[in-house]
Amino acid sequence: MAFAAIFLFVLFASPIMCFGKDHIVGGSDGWSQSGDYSTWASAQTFSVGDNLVFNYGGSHGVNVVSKDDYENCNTGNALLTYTGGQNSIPLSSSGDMYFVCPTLNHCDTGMKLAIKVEGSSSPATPSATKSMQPNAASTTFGSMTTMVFGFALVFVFMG
Ligand SMILES: [Cu+2]
Repeated sequence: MAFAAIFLFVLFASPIMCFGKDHIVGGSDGWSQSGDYSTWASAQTFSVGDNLVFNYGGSHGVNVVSKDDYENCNTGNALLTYTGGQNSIPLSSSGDMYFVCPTLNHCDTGMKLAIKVEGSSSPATPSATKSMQPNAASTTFGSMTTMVFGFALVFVFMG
């Protein structure tokens, strides 16, 4: 019975250890023209495996852009485009990321966000922090799950 309890604990605890935090851009005010996103971002710690969540109204959107396009509010070369009012963007690699609203003049009036993603804060494998693979987080989760099942089998046989 004790081993079954340990198995269940590890099984349910592992996703909590592996899954990152959701950062709601702008807090309850969301992604809008009245936000101050440099102040908001400076109060956050972004780690690999976390998610950036944008909530916004219909006239807005989210473009992932280069540093130059962020600084110049150029929305013509978006690396990625998100629409629909709510987006959860996984932070799958460390480094700087830049976001702007593609609607005319919204970036100039403050709808721009720059973040720095730190290496993973969870006890994941070191390769996950260096990897540039977009699916690094899920791969890490996969190997953790395999490890948990491995341990569980050992417990079952020892018990
Ligand atoms: Cu906008």
